[in-house]
Amino acid sequence: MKRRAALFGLSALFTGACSKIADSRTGQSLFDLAEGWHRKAHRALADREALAPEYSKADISPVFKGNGSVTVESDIYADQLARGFPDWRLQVRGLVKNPLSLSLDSLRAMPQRTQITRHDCVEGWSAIGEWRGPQLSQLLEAAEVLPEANFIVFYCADILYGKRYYESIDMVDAYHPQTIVAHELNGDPLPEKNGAPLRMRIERQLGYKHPKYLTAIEAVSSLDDIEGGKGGFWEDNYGYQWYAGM
Ligand SMILES: Nc1nc2c(c(=O)[nH]1)N[C@H]1C(S)=C(S)[C@@H](COP(=O)(O)O)O[C@H]1N2
Ligand SMILES: [Mo]
Repeated sequence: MKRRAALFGLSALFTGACSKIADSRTGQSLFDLAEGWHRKAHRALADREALAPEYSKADISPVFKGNGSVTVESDIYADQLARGFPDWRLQVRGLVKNPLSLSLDSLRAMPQRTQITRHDCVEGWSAIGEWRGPQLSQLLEAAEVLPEANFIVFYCADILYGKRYYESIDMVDAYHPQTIVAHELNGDPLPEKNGAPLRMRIERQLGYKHPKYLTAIEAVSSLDDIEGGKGGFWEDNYGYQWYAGM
């Protein structure tokens, strides 16, 4: 009983409460049932937390095309792009103790993660690129996300087919080690077509879950009141799945 509990990581509380019924025959099968459930839940979480494959420099695609919006149609954006985005700020807000307003310099000054990953678009193309930036978890820790937060929403500067692009993820993806706020692609500042100056990389999900032209990150308890309520541009307007895990 003790050994099994340790093996499968059952809580002391659960084991204690059940040690008596587990002695009887029916109790034992109940215990096995609960244990099976626990193992499945644990495996599901472990699967969500697994890393996406990473590649070598030799695998990097010669061209990483731009898809969807390839610019932001505004004079302010054009001016910032020409000057290296000196005034661009990334807001971290919502259910946080310390809202943040981060310049590119302050994002570059944080510990960085570099990862060579494959981007898969539902339209049927893929590309391998090297992305660099701080992990989203670092920003969330600095902002001190409150326990009521269940989702992270990403707001973008561009308008696509007349609507503002946005996306959202749950806390498993938000704290995933490969979820980064990228400011570089293949060793250069992020190109205009790929979301300059900042775009998310959420490597366990399909391309449309990686918002470009990022302006704000918001911690929320529910997605119901955000834009169309389905958690993203494609989800709200074209029926795409909110969870696009690979
Ligand atoms: N802000 C914004 N983010 C976006 C999009 C967009 O149009 N606007 N397109 C999405 C889609 S469908 C894909 S496949 C990728 C494309 O990234 P890329 O332009 O770097 O290839 O960005 C995603 N993020
Ligand atoms: Mo896409």
